[in-house]
Amino acid sequence: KELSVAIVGATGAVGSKMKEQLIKRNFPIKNIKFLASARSAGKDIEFNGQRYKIEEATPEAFEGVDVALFSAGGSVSAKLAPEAAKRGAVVIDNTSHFRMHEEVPLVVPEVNREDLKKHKGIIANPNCSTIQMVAALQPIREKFGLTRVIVSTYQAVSGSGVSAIEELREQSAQWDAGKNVEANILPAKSDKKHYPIARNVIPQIDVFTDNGFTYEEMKMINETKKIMHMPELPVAATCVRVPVVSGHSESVYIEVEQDASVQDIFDVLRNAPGIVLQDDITSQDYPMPLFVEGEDPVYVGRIRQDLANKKGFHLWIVADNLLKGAALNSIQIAEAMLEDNLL
Ligand code: A2P
Ligand code: 11C
Repeated sequence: KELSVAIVGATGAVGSKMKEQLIKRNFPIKNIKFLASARSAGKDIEFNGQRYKIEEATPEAFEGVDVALFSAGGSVSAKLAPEAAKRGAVVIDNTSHFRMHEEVPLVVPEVNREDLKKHKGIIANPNCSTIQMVAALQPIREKFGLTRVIVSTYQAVSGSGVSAIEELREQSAQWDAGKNVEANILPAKSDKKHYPIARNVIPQIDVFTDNGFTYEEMKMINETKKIMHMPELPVAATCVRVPVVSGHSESVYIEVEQDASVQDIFDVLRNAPGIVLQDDITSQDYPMPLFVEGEDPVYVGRIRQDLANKKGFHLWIVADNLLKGAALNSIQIAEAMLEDNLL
């Protein structure tokens, strides 16, 4: 079966990776259209060696589309995802807009593929930092149970889009040239203050919520509970932006229910789908974002048993935020739906 596909936000950081993933994974495409803002409409875009014209994302653009991959920001999804669904397309939405809606499945196929069956036209792709964490924790939870998660993240600027990648490059050049360093985007474009990310670390991703946590932190907390079907799981998150282009890293502390050893956790992760265990301190082997850029799996290393709690474990989890964290997971959702006759 071949499908009519649309990418909304085709010129963006995630949209570009969606194009690459469709080709790399040989997704069965009957025809494809590339949608973006009116600013880009009429410009050329390349796909699989051919030139296409970018079209403006409008409700009518979704006529005849089977699957629409959205990554153009929450307000675009809010407006156009229901229009696409109304016209018969299955929407796979990479923004946060619909994720916590009760009737919208929030899916990492390795964790909760079954939830896809309940879809009503819109499926949400989780936040990048959530996806890589739950992908690594689910196999541990299946074997040993899970009673607590505390995570600190080290997130790349590409999570904030093409303009943040450019800003990191410009700021690095400004530093090197001894010029004033300008900051206009991070930590959150809509917030009052902006700080340089070059030669810095910013303990704020997205804006603050009323409880003192940022939205990014609350996304990790709420999405983890929803995807894992564990509404009572205690989860705490501190999300931090670092001057890395691509690849989110996470220091994760978990507590499990059953007795387990580091060797047991190694064994579980070695056989887990989509996970690469990279943990050999004798040869200083552990995951780093520089080396996972462009790679599909979620890498896990530095696994240690807590020194005060034998049911506590520390893990270091790294993945390409634009791939498993966004474009790849979206395409894997579409592939799972095809296999399960949901598309
Ligand atoms: P455009 O290039 O025309 O602005 P990123 O996350 O890397 O910043 O990319 C955002 C993506 O969302 C881009 O493809 C951008 O297209 C697209 N986009 C932004 N605003 C709109 C809009 N109002 N309608 C459709 N697409 C939009
Ligand atoms: C970041 N995680 O790294 C964010 C980007 O909810 O999809 C993704 C925001 C989202 O900035």
